[in-house]
Amino acid sequence: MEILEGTVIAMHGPLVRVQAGGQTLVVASRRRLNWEGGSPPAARLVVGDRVSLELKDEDGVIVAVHARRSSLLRRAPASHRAEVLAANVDQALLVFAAREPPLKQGLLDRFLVACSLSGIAATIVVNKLDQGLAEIAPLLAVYQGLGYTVRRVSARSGWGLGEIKRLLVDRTSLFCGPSGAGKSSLLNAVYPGFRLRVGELSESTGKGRHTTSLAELMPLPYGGFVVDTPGLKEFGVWEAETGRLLEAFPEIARHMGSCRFADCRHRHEPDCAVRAAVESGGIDPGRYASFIKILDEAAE
Ligand SMILES: Nc1nc2c(ncn2[C@@H]2O[C@H](COP(=O)(O)OP(=O)(O)OP(=O)(O)O)[C@@H](O)[C@H]2O)c(=O)[nH]1
Ligand SMILES: [Mg+2]
Ligand SMILES: [Zn+2]
Repeated sequence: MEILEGTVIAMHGPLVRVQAGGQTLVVASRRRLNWEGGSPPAARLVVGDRVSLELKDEDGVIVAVHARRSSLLRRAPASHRAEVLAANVDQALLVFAAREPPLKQGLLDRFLVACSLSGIAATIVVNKLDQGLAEIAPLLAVYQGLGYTVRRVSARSGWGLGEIKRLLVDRTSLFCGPSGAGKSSLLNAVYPGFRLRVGELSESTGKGRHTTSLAELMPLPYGGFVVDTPGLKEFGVWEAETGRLLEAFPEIARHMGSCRFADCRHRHEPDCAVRAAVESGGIDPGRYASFIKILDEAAE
């Protein structure tokens, strides 16, 4: 029997595709895994997990999972349980389209919250620059004002791809965003060898058709790894983390100390400094709405 170390590159139901040294193996996983460093909130193998596997006569089985360096958590839509999208990623590229499908600020804010709470660097990538930026320019200015990095690119015309490539070298990068934003197109544009399937937008709804159905970790020829993910319609912030929500909304945190009531909930209380800042333009109304909505969901 041989013990190998590897990285999970895709999950296929009960089977796990693992990169171990130079080889790709499809293996099973032991029911009771040894989670080194303690069982995480969502104790299921995900793309990016570092694992130990036992290999006996060509048959491999995963026996242990190394402690995760990072994990991007969300609240699963139906079960409301914690779900990890990927483990051990260094950064997330939050891919949205300039016009189609329209950027949903609530979704962007939820991605930013999840990245911030898991200590994963986030870059906002606005793809389809060729569609024109006029509509979302004011929104992008809000996020740049908050200190986020915004990259404007076009997978179609090739504009801005050099910067994206530089960002990816020698790091593990998660591409996430709504269906149809062009995550797979961008990955093909930075490295055509990926040959990822891309899909048309639905003519009736203008939305993506969920072309990518499986998160997959792929090596870049110039060093580093990328994870393409299926488009997400919604992104719940995991309840256990909402206590730390203000870390992801520093512009709201800054005003809270000036509310009249110490237990102000920043909704309809008199002399609420947060609401006053929303009205005077110090806080973007969309950001405020995201903040309140995430708190409301957690309270449900
Ligand atoms: N105009 C324009 N269209 C683009 C660009 N990039 C991608 N598209 C188109 O957008 C559509 C969706 O692209 P995909 O790459 O499949 O999008 P995705 O984000 O991977 O979608 P899912 O896999 O469903 O999550 C395709 O029809 C692409 O041709 C771009 O830069 N400009
Ligand atoms: Mg895709
Ligand atoms: Zn208040």
